[in-house]
Amino acid sequence: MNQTTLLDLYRMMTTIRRFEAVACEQLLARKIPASLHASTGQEAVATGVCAVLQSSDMIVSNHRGHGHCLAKGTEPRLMMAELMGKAAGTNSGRGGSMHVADPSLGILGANGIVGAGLPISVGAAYACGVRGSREIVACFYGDGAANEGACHEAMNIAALWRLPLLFVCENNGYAEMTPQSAHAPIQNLAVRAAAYGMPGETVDGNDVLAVRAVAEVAAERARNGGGPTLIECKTYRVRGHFEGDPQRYKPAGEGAEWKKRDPIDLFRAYLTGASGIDAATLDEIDKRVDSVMAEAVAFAEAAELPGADEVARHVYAEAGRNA
Ligand SMILES: Cc1ncc(C[n+]2csc(CCOP(=O)(O)OP(=O)(O)O)c2C)c(N)n1
Ligand SMILES: [Mg+2]
Repeated sequence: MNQTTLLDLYRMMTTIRRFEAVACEQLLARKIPASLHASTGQEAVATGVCAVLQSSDMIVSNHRGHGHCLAKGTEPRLMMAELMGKAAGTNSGRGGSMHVADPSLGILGANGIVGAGLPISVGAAYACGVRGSREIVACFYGDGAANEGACHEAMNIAALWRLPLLFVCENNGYAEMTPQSAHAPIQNLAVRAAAYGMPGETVDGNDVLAVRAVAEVAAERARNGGGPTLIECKTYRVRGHFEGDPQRYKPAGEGAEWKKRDPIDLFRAYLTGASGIDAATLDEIDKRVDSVMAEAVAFAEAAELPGADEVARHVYAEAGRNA
């Protein structure tokens, strides 16, 4: 893999980490009028999967979706404005953190309803076939969502119709406060793929190159009519379920163990070791990303709230538009 690609992966993981760190600060400062679910520690999943997607491919996200959207091309300043409820945001300030969408980038939407994205991804993948296009869809969902009925219905029909889909199960070990051991009787959720007759892979979700490699094979298969793949990325939710969650349910020492496997630290070590990239080059990227985030906050803070006269817009169809 060439250096530019490697550095792009590093830049994206750092962008996601810093975006969420800054968003958490803004939440504490009461600049963001809602709850936040950070994906800290899971950056390699969004980055590795979206790295193999084309711009016309689509993603469907969930309530922990900032990383997915950034990796598919959302500009940090537009998403920060959205989080602050500003008119300049990706969704005119109407969506907020859990409902970021930008169809022009193939981002069909984050979703606050656990498991609801899976059937949407099936519809989008079915539409690719109807249009006769070679686009594919990646659907990000959690280990908790994996137990929703909608997940099984979606996988069954996607496999039956050989739809161009990547089911990306971001297994971060928890569904809210419930550890995986208390919500699933198996360790590797990817084994469920066999029940639908599609390939299933469990991959180290903290290793961006491993995620990218598995996603690349699955994307190729999907694009060539081979149908969907279930990719389970084993990772860890470093922060609480939501910002402010005291996390008393996590065993002592668990976070420290995972800290040793931080996806950005691991990749940095790989880049400066095996790949012979200068630490100074990576520090420069870090600095640039920090300034992008500072600009994003300044942009979002200066942006206007939607006007009161706009309150009914996007709620009802506009007269004449659908006539
Ligand atoms: C249908 C539905 N049930 C319950 C909830 C409440 N809820 C929000 S997030 C969540 C846990 C989801 O866990 P997982 O799918 O593993 O995603 P993670 O939060 O770990 O990223 C639950 C139960 C919801 N939003 N929607
Ligand atoms: Mg989870």
